[in-house]
Amino acid sequence: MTRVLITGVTGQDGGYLVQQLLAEGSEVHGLVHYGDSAMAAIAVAYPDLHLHSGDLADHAGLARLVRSVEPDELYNLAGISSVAFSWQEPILTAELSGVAAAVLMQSAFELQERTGRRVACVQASSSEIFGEAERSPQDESTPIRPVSPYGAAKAYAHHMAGVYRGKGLHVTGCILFNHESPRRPDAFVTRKITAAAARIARDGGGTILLGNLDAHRDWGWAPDYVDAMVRAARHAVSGDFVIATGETHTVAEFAEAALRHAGVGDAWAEHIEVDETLMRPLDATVMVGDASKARRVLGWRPTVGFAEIVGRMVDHDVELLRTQA
Ligand code: GDR
Repeated sequence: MTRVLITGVTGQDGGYLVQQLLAEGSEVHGLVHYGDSAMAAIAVAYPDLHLHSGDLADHAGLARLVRSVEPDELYNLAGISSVAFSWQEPILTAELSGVAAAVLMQSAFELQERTGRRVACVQASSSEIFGEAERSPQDESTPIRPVSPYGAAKAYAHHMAGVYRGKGLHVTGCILFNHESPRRPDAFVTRKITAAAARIARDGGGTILLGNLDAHRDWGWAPDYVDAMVRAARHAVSGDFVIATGETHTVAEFAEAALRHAGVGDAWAEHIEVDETLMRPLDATVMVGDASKARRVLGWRPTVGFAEIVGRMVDHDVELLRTQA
């Protein structure tokens, strides 16, 4: 039986990954931050999941956890995931999204040395490492040039994945472009929009306050991205893989699609307002990924398109309002 350790199990991707791996019969262990209020819910949702409380800043604790679980596969999904928040807490972001990844890789390397068994690691890397990319679409050879504290922390972890790969650890850097689902918290623009669109449709009025409407993002379906990480962990050869749809849309286009799907019609633009305080000091203009390598090597491809993602998220939020009423 494959034994798996996942950090960040209470997040969007963590939940989908736990679901996929338990369904296939793996023994799944998850690290949860001390006091995380989502822990009780995940324990109920997945009774077979082995939960471990800890802190990414506790390096000795992380090393102990890896030593005691002895995973065959280690997925590092934990850390600060909000680019916007990383501007407020740049040092904490470096610690939790950067240094902790290196601690986990070092622990996995020591485990592999001690047991002689392969420990396959997946580092959830991010398109934010490319920052204001000099070319589009971005692929594995695009220069790493982050423009946010989050991107810089992820870039460090991404480089360390390459370093440990060089030392003989099977580490994959999955360079994940934006990936969404109804489980996205509303700190992210897609869920913020779909939750607001559902309210506007119900109330017959209201506005969505947004920052950069012209940012182009490559939005995919989160379970597809989780599946890519599993394929990468199990592939014979480790490396970097861009995981993306290859299609890019602006924030304004997402809002239009969501409001139209909710039934607001041609008046959609009246419900959007720009709030300058939501603008980031620096924000990548165009993100769009070329996942040809993942298609060729991992046999991976996205299964859900832009309109369908928007539709599923809006439908979920409309239903949520109905059941809460
Ligand atoms: P991102 O996702 O920063 O790309 O990181 P987010 O949804 O936060 O922002 C996407 C784009 O929308 C613009 N934007 C707003 N963003 C938010 N959150 N709120 C707003 O009101 C708003 N208005 C406009 C942003 O400026 C940005 O351009 C996500 C995270 O999941 C990361 O963890 C992951 O690594 C990357 O995607 C790939």
